[in-house]
Amino acid sequence: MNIGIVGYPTFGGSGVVATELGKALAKKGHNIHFITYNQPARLEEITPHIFYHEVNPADYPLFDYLPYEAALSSKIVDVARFERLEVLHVHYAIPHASAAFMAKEILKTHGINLPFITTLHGTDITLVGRDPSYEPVITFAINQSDVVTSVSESLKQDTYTHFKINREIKVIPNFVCTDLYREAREKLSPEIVNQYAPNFEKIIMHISNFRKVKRVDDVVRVFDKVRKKIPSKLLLVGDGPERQKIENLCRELGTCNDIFFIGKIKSTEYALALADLFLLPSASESFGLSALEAMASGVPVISTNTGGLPELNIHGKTGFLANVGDVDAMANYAVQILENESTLQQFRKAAMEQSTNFDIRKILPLYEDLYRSLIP
Ligand code: GMT
Repeated sequence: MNIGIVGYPTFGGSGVVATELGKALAKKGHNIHFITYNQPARLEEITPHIFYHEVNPADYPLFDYLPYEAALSSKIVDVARFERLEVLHVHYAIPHASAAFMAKEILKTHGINLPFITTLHGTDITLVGRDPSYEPVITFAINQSDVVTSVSESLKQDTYTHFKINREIKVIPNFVCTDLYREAREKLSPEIVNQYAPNFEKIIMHISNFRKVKRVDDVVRVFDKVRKKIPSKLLLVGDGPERQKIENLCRELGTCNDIFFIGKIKSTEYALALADLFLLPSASESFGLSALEAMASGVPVISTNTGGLPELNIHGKTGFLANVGDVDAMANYAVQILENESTLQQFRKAAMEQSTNFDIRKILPLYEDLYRSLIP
C-alpha cells in the first residue's frame, strides 16, 4: 500500500508512535510517505520504502503566524497526487485532521478519493483540543474522518464527553518493539551503570517533555522521600518548559548530587536499560507511552491512576497506581518495590510480560486491516 503519515516530528508521544508505525509498515514493504515540518526524530537513516516530505509554509511580512495548516493541506494534495497515496493516517487531531479534510476535498476536484484515518493521542482531546479556539474545528474534522482511532479506552470516553461526536471511535492502543528494549537491557555494561550509581544505588528514572501536565516536581518530591530510605539516584531524561523550575526545586531540596539531568535523547531504550523503577506522576495521560517503554525494559512503573494509565499499569503487579499529587503514596510504593530484591525482580518480570501485550507485532496488523478496509 502507499500510505501517507502526518504527525509531529517530536522526540516522544504521538510523534514517536507515528514514526515507529511508519518504519514497521515500511519493513513489511508498504511505501510510507511522512509529511511534516521537520525530520521526524526517529527517522535518520536512509530506509527502503520510506520517504519524507517537508512542509515549508512560505513567509510573508503580513503573517504574524505562518499558515501551517494551509501549507500542510497543499503538501498532502501534492504527495497524494504524485505518489499515488491510497490512504492517509494523521496523528494528533490539531491541525492534522482538519488539514487532511481540506486535502481530501481538494483531491476530489482532481477525481481522487483519499480516505483518512485520524488517531487521537491525548492532549489534542483532553487539554488543548477542548479550548474554544479549536473545539468546533476538531469536532468537525473528527466527524468527517473516514476512521477515528484513539490510543486508549479512556481517551475514547473523554472524546465522547468533551466533543459532539456522532460516530464510532475504535481503540488501538500504542505499541512498542519489545525486542529493541530487551536487547538494549541485555547489552547493558556494568561500567555505564557505575557512572551513575557507583555504590550500587537503585536507579529511578523519569522521561518526558517536562510540560506542566507531567508534574515533574512530583517526581523530585517522591525521589526526595525514597532516597531517605533507599540509596538511590534519579535520572531525568527529556527537556521542556518546566526544566528550570525543576532544577531550582532540586537545589532547594538539596538533592542535586543524586540527580542527573540527562536532557533529550533519541534512543530511550539505552537509558531505560539502566533503570530499576520508572515514575510517571502525570496529571493526565491518555496512554503513557514512556511507561510502556519502561515496562518493555523490565522496569516497574509507579504512575498516577489518571486517563489510560490503569489500562497499562496493573496495580500491585507491574507497578502501582496512585492519585494525582499523592507524593507520599508514590514514595511508599517505590520503597515497597525497591527495598527487597526478589520483590523488584517479580515486578520487573510482570512489567516485561505486560509489555508483550502491546508488542508492535500484535498492533501493526490492526492498522493494516484498517487501511485495507478503506482502499477499494
Ligand atoms: O504528552 C504529551 O503532551 C505529548 C502527547 C503527544 O501527542 O505527543 O502525548 C500524548 O500522546 C502519547 C502517544 O499516544 C500518549 O502516550 C500520551 O499519554 C499523551 N499525553 C497525554 O495525554 C498528556
